[in-house]
Amino acid sequence: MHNVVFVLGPPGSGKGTICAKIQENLGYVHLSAGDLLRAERQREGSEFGALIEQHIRNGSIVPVEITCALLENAMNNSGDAKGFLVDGFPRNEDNLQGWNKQMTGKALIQFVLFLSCPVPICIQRCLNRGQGRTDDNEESLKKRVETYNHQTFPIIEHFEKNGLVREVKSERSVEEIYADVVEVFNQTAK
Ligand code: UP5
Ligand code: MG
Repeated sequence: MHNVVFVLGPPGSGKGTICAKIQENLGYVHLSAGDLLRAERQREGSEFGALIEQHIRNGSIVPVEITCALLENAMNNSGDAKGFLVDGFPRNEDNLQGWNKQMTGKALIQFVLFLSCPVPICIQRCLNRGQGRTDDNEESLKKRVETYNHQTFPIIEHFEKNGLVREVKSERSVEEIYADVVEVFNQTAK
């Protein structure tokens, strides 16, 4: 059984940055759904490259069968991890249902780490990132935020109703955020 912490929050809220620190210090393995999709997009012979790029640029969500297969493969190929940080997934109802269908009995959701941050700050962070992502432009960002508000936030609310959400405000320095994140892990990840 894989232990899983879902890490959610708006685009640019700092999911990848904080997950890297958790992986380094707490021994969880970081799996970014977005990074896995970008790698699949680049993989020679992938039949999904064009479809993935279209969704990323539009800030829309790739069909769950593709994303969930990449996540499950990565978990199965990671050896004996004490847990996985699944960063940026599940983002909509389709993702959640697909995960439940494919992973029930194989993965245990420990909790959901919700990095909350005002959208204008998030947008500015993405525009300043400078890593050449095809979705770090004003037009794509507008769509990413819309998708987050209409599709992803309701998923966070669903987990909240189940008592699984641990919210950490991420409009602060990485050090301040991480200090609270460590508290959350100490309290809830056994
Ligand atoms: N930064 C980070 N923390 C900071 C702080 N505390 N103070 C100041 N600056 C901070 O951070 C973003 C930028 O801000 C960086 O430059 C960082 O240095 C700085 P990062 O840690 O990268 O934030 P993150 O939340 O990971 O932002 P990201 O842009 O990766 O989030 P998204 O959720 O938008 O992107 P993701 O890669 O998850 O998804 C991209 C697309 O893939 C989606 O839009 C979708 O089309 C597709 N996708 C799916 O279809 N399905 C999935 O399951 C996942 C993705
Ligand atoms: Mg990220």
